[in-house]
Amino acid sequence: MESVKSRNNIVVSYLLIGGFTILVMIIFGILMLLSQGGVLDLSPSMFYQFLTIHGTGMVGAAAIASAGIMGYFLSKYVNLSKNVMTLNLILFLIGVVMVIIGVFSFEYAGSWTFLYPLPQLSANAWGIVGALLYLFGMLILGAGFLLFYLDAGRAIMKHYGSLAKGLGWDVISGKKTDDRAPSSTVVASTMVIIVNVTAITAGATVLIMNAIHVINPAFTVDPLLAKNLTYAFGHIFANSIIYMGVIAVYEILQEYTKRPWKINKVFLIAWTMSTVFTLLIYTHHLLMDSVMPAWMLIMGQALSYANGLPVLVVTAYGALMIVYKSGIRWDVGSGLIYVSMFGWVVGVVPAIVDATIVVNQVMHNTKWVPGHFHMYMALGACAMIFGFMYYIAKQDSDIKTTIMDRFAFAGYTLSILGLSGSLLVSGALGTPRRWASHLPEWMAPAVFGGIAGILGMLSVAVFIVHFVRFIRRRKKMVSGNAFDDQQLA
Ligand code: HEM
Ligand SMILES: [Cu+2]
Repeated sequence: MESVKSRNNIVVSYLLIGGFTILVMIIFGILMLLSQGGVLDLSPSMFYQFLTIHGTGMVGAAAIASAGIMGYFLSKYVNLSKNVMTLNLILFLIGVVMVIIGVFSFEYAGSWTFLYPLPQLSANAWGIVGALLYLFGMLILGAGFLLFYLDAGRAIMKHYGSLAKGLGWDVISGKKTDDRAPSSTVVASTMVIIVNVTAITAGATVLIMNAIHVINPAFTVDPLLAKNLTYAFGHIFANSIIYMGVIAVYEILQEYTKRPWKINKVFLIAWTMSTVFTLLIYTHHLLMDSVMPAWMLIMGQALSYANGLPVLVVTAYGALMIVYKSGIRWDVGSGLIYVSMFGWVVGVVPAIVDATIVVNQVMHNTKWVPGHFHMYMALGACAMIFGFMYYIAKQDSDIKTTIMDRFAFAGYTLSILGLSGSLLVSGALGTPRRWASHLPEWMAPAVFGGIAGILGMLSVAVFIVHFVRFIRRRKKMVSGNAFDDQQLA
């Protein structure tokens, strides 16, 4: 019992730090939009620092918070190391501080994608120190996540025999019956372990190459190889957030509807397909690189259509079925979880459009791209995170939600629809992404997005206030917790 409580303490810290960081990063997003819209006057170097910190901070914060979700539910089934979870959080904080100092004190502004040779080749916009603080900060942060996934992989292998069994391959092959399949949480976690261990390894390699190049520019790397490694990292790592977050969808809907989320072969095959596709399709970031082998780009395009779809379809269908006539009682937590499915589905459509080579050649560097990923990151992944925060608050305390929380729920949904919609409109107008200044005819959607962002910021502030109130009145006891019998190693 004591260990359940201390496990929950770590998870709460993951969510508090992740949620609070998201709130702060929204402010930078709003400032960027207001500046693009001509309302505010940021210097270009300031804009790019904001862009860098916003991209890095959002991906990092959503990743740590959703790792909290994965850690929380996965430890219902296997023994995760509490020390590793703590270590991951400490390395995260160290990495974040280094990144913040690199960006704001040493003006590193090469974007969260640190595309080689940009960290070195800044035309004196920043120096060696800023670049190295950023690169090593990312490396330390990545190391924390790597340890977390390796430990989770170890725990799954110990309990289920292998990662293949974690994905349910023995059920797919018919050696085991459906009812002995691993739970959805174990399947999703196994997928994320496989793709993210790969991603972080690629990322660490290219971060070190970049760092050496910054120290000694005579050391060079094939830029195409570097780009492949960079996107193998960035695409997969950012994508994995939603696959960790979706664990909250499975678990919370089961609990709220008091129905099991039945695992069958279709579900398992879908997750295996998305595992493979997620590893392969980062090549859609290279569709404009004509020197890439044609077969890789064609594969990148074809599989991008299919990437998340198998999991998305089984999950969206499952979510509809489990709720249908279940008499579920809606609250802010389950509402957010349901909205997250909507955000995910809606966000994927423009992404699929963009993954088409002919469209991509026109749209790829426009705001169409942030338009679609804000929909599934902010309304998909982040709504899963906020939904889980309401869920755990309800589980571990007697806190009640107020009318403010319901307003914030509606406000957040509208805000992200407005933000993503305005970015998509900008993209359709041909507005380039990552441009500090806009032509007058591009400004109106940016201002609209900025206003939508302010509504989002206020809503997230309400979510965080609720969570902090929960932490303060948390019950001393965790009795009545369904996971009492589960022990952490
Ligand atoms: C109300 C909330 C938000 C606002 C107002 C906002 C605003 C922005 C803006 C203005 C940009 C730059 C667009 C451009 O290229 O010109 C941007 C980029 C980005 N945002 Fe957000 N954002 C929000 C939420 C989020 C969330 C929740 C995530 C992820 C979890 C996220 C991740 C990113 C990423 C990865 C980039 C790309 C950075 C780059 O191009 O290097 N944002 N956002
Ligand atoms: Cu991608």
